Parts: sequence; structure tokens; C-alpha cells
Amino acid sequence: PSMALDEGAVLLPGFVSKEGAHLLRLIEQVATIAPFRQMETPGGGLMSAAMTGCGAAVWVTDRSGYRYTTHDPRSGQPWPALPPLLRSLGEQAARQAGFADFTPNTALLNRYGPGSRMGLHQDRDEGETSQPVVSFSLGRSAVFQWGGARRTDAVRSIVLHHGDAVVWGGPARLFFHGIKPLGHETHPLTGELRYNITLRYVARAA
Ligand code: MD5
Ligand code: FE
Repeated sequence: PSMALDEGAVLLPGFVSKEGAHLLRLIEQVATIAPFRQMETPGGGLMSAAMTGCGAAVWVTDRSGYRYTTHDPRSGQPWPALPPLLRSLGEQAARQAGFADFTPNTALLNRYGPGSRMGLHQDRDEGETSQPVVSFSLGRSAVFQWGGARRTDAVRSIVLHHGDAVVWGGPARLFFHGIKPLGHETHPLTGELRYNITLRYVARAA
């Protein structure tokens, strides 16, 4: 089953619920090598969600700005490899949403606790907008908000649950979006935490 949220944006409810526990173990394995960390923003604040990632290049932020790097700045080591299951589930979700030629080479992992949020932003550091972004939600639910191509466009809200996939491509690829602050609900597999995996194709890395 799938549900169009917008032109180019497709919700696949429960698309990875069967693989949820397996995906959480993969996240744990990545985080053993490249631990979750709250990254600094160019403005001097801290990202509220903790992040890490795997694959050819991972998105990072520090005082000097946003970019994709081939190595974890914390360890100086290459990011862990992209697990084949993640690549394959990303490709399958994209195909089901109508994007046949998705070739993900990276996964960004976000971890949210109570009060964690992600302000309205666009994903435009990939050096490539012809490929979609595929997002998997795991653990406790969160309110996802998306607007349009301009920051001032009206925003809509949807609750993303454990196992949901959303594919953002075409005209929706550069839409503003964010996550509302999490409350204190719990999920049997993750307690008060929510994880989000985004599969992407990154063409440009430092
Ligand atoms: C999250 N993550 O739940 C969200 C969901 C991020 C991020 O926003 O950048 O890591 S991913 C949703 C997304 C990705 C790309 C485009 C659009 C939404 N969109 O056009 O709305 O941690
Ligand atoms: Fe984003």
C-alpha cells in the first residue's frame, strides 16, 4: 500500500516494519564504529538530534558549515560501509514510489530523544537532486512536517510510525521539512528513542 503525500512524495506505511528489529541492529553496528554525536552548527549551536551514518559519504556539520565527508571527522576513519540490506530496501521503496533509477550510496542516521527536533530545512548538500531521498522511521513515532519549495509555504503534518517509509523525489525533493519536538511516549524496541534512516545518492563529498 502507498499513499501520495504530494507530487513526488509517497508514504509507504509499514514498508520496513518486518525488518525493523534487523535495521535497529544494523544501526547499532554502525554506531559501534561511528558513534552517534550531536554535531555543531555553523551558528555555534548543537543539532538537537544525534547523527552518524555509513556509506561513501556522510552529511556533517560543524562551525565551518554543512557538507558530506568520506571520513568520520571524529575518528579520521572512513565511514562504515553501507549495509547491503539498507541499499536494497532503499531501492525497493524508491521503485515502489515510481523512482526506478535510485542508486543510494549513503545512509544518514538520526536519533531523536524526548525534546529532540529538526527545524524546517531543505536537503540540498548532495550535489544531485535528480535522485530521491528515502526515509525509514524506527522506534517511537514523531510528527513530520513538510511545506513547499519556499520556506514561507504552508506546512502539513503527518505522524510517522515505526516501519514507515517515505520517498521524496521529483518536485518534492527540495521541499522544506522538519520534525516536531518529541514527547515522552515509548516504543517496545527503542524506549523513548526514534531513529530515522535516510538513503541518498551523494555526488559531491569533501
Ligand atoms: C527525519 N530527516 O525524520 C527527517 C526525515 C534529514 C531529515 O530531514 O535531513 O535527515 S527525512 C525527510 C525528507 C528528506 C528529503 C526531502 C524531504 C523530506 N522533503 O522534501 O520533504 O529525521
Ligand atoms: Fe532533511
